[in-house]
Amino acid sequence: MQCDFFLGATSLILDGDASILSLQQVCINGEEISGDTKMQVEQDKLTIHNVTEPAEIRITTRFNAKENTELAGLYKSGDNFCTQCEAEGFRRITYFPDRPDVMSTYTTTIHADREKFPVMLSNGNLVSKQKVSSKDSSMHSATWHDPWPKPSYLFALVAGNLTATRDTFCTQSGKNVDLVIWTDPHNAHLTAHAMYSLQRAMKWDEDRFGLEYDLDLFNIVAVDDFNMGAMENKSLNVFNSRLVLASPDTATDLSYEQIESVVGHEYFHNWTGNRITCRDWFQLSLKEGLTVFRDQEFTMDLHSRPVARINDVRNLRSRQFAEDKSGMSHPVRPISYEKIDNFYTATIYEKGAEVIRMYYTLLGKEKFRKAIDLYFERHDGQACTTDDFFAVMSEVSSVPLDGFERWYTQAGTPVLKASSEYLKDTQQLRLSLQQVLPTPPEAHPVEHMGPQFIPVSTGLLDDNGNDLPLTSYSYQEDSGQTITTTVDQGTTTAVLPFKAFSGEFLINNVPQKPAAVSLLRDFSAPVVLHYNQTAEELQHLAKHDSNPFNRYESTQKLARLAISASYYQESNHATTFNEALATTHGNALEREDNSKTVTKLDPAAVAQMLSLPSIEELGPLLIQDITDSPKDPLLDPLLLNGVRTQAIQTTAEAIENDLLQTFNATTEALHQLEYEPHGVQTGLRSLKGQIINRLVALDEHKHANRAHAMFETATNMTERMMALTALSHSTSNYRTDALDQFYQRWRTEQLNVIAWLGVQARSEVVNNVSKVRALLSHESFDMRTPNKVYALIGGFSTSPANFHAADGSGYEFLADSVLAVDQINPQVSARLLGPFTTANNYQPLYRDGMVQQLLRLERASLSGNASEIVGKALR
Ligand code: B3K
Ligand code: ZN
Repeated sequence: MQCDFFLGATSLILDGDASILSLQQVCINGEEISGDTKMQVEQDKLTIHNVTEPAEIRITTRFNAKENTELAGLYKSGDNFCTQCEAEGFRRITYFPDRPDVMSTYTTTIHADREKFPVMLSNGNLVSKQKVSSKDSSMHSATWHDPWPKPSYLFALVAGNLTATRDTFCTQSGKNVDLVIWTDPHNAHLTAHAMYSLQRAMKWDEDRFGLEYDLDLFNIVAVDDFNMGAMENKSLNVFNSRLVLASPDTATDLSYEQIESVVGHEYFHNWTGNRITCRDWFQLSLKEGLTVFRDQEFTMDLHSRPVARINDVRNLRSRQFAEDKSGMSHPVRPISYEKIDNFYTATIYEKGAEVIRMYYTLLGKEKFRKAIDLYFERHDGQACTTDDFFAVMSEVSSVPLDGFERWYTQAGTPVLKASSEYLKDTQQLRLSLQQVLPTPPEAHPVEHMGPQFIPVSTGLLDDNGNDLPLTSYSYQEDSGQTITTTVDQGTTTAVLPFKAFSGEFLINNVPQKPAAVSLLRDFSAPVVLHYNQTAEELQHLAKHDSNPFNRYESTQKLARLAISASYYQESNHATTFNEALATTHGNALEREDNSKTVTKLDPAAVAQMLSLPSIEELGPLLIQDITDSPKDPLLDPLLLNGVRTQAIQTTAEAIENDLLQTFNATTEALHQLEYEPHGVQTGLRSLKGQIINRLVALDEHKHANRAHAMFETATNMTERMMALTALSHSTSNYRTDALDQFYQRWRTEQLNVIAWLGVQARSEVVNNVSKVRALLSHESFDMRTPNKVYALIGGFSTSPANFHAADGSGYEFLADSVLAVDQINPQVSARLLGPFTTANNYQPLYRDGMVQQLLRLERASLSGNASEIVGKALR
């Protein structure tokens, strides 16, 4: 390996992990050096003294890749070798300044056995490949050169017996790029969707951002053993095989969607991450937030924008909002960490993407593009900071962005309190806003908390459900001066720039009292909105809002109100909101008279409207101010889960016939169509899945047979898994039969086996912990394969009834599992610990149960990754 970097000091300090590396030799300008006066090897570094520039330093290390079960550095997946260097894996290969701001060009030569490793890949272009010249040698070698300077975390190497699927892409300037997807030979037939996704991503980045690929070759390698989803190594992306391989029998619609989005995400990193990288790991969101935003936009441009937005917000609320309420709460730009691998979080990724989306909302599409162009013009080839990005956005924005930078430094989800009043005399709507910010976490202190810039997209609806046209709004500044802003003619949504702790906007020329105010359209800021609305207003919005996101959101709010009211035993409110929710769900299922379509609205959107917020989503969003009576803020997860299930049942009962009718209509419509993982049929399937779940939850004796029939007649993995999921929560014999059938039929397909483990782990059947424990010794389970660990152990923790079992058995299971996994793979065990980090949000029974296990873990000698999370959970 040849790396060019600047030596700024006479003592050269190189990162290296002595727990895996054995240093063999160090040569400077061809001369071997040794002895304490020349160099020192410590646990995490190698110091070479008296290095004068320029110098050629040659370092030889040995390590056993086969025993590298951490899957960081160079390791074996099956019979193949591959690497994972982000964030600090390169130091497990050799001694090096392993930090993102040291950018070098790499030439890599790989020597290996010809038979076992016919394919040898690295970054950039293949310079030469040859047999080793001696007659009886079975070795060969390949040399690769990457002309683009890059940090070590983007280095990659792969060697093995892999089969190539090849295609090409012609760039906007007419250059032909070879595209290759490498898989185990028996999986080569499963790559078509990933290849098509890559081509679409390349085209989209040119169309939307003018960004063209900068080499003649782009490789993707699919491996079964991988800690996360995928990795954007320059021109040699390495992917978890579940995000590459797909056929209708092995992948659900959701997997197809994820493959497209992750292939896009890794490809988009070529510019946002690789060409412009991070100065240090505190800036991680510079590349991740921006690239998530880009992959979200990619999905939105290719498919339904509102459906994608709803999915993204659900994901944000269930993962990131929950993280903000946990011991792991941190700002988008953290100020400290123990293990950077623990900081690939929903806050860095998803909240980071929301921050980019707020720039986008405030600047508008054209100016945002102008600012991105400027970002590349100014910073291409550099290692940058989020401040650099902010500076570019501020320069182009016509709205002053003061206060916006606090989104990077202040942790936690702001609460936006809103109230409105119609002023008949002046024909104005007064909107009073207040933002409440959480106390900063101990690990990320803030000297002076200031208000964050919250863009509040607002619209007004009349009695018929039409948008009222908007003309201007006024705002009284702290100085007392009133500023009036005119909005573009014909606009029905105004983006109100709220930058203070409290303030009032007056929306002018409103001729009548609006029937409802539609706030935070498209979820224009990642905040929790507190705004009192009646069931009638919410129903009006759910039916008529021109903003599809807020139609969905109003239904969700009805559900949150219904669940909160039952949880806090406010039965009158519970009845009102449950009834309103059932009516809204019934309305969503309406079909056009004499029409062949199953529902009037997009079936995918209907499925989203019918779905109730998950427990993870509900936690931070429980509405405590239905009445003024004081409420215990500590959660009882079992009660909440029970109340949620009840809401599912009550509303399903009220519209059982509509559900059945739509279920049959979707079945009939799908029967006419050949499976494709896109278009209206995916919406039909998600609606069908939503309904079968509701029906089985309502009455398993009556409906489990329907789910079983759906399972048996399914012609694709999506419907098969939907039916299996619905059955997995029931105690009927249909459940065991379907699970057995599934395993017998699909035991040789790894992705199906993983799905099978996951569906059993997530089951809500009481005492499921013993079943899950038994699965740990099942022939299909392997503690060394992250996908299986996440499916079985991670899946179990998402079952509220079992994870939070009152006897503590769920917590004990998680702690036992963490102890076992931690010996093998600390990055994975640290991730499994996530559910314990919210311990302090729960009532004593649950919190103490978790703390008991956390203390047990604290006493064990855990890896650095796992102890950081345990420590933060206990804080
Ligand atoms: N950048 C990688 C994540 C690396 C995680 C290291 N623990 C994948 C991605 O975000 O695209
Ligand atoms: Zn990424």
